[in-house]
Amino acid sequence: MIRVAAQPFDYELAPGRTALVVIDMQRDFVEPGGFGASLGNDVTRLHGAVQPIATLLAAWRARGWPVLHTRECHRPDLSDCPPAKRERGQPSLRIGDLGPMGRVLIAGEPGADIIPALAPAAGEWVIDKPGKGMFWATGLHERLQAAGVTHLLFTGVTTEVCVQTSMREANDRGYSCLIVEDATESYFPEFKRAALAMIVAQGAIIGWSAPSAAVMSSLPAIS
Ligand code: C5J
Repeated sequence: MIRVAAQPFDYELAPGRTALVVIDMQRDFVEPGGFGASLGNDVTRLHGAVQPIATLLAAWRARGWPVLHTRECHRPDLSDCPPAKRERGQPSLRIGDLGPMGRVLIAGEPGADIIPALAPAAGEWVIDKPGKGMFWATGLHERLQAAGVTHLLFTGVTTEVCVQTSMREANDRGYSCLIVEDATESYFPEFKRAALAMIVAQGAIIGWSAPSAAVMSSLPAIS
């Protein structure tokens, strides 16, 4: 095991059995004109996570360790989008409406794509999820078990919505989880701070947190 300096105490990372999870780094959340912006958010607040994620992706790829990307999106007929989700709030564009990047949060549309800077490489998993959590209606747990993955490193957006929901789901399924502090972002800095604090409280009740520099400095040299 590899020891990573983390909160609330050191995290043990299992080489080759720890998947790097990149949650929803999609144009619809990160770029102007998408779902995030339609809800009134300043999308530039998410941009700080891009470089740390790219650094971690390069490290995982160099070692041949598993990488998993998620995309929050729905079928074109919206059959997997509960009306309660679509009708929520007063966005300028609802899920399925036509916006500058195609239909909002619809699989196959330009807005649902992962941003080019973090594009999945061949062989990496890309999971389309209709919910905030990555285990809901995706069959992911069975796939991770079959692949022997026991540990998950969480990155992506937004910290307190899809990242935290996925990490809580993972914790309940028995994975040892760490969230990478500078590789996740929120439209609301105070929510990010609160989410990180909740995760590590009570002796890592949901999991651990650490900066990407601590993860990177703990990794073994590439052989
Ligand atoms: C949201 C997400 N914020 N990926 N989705 O609706 O966090």
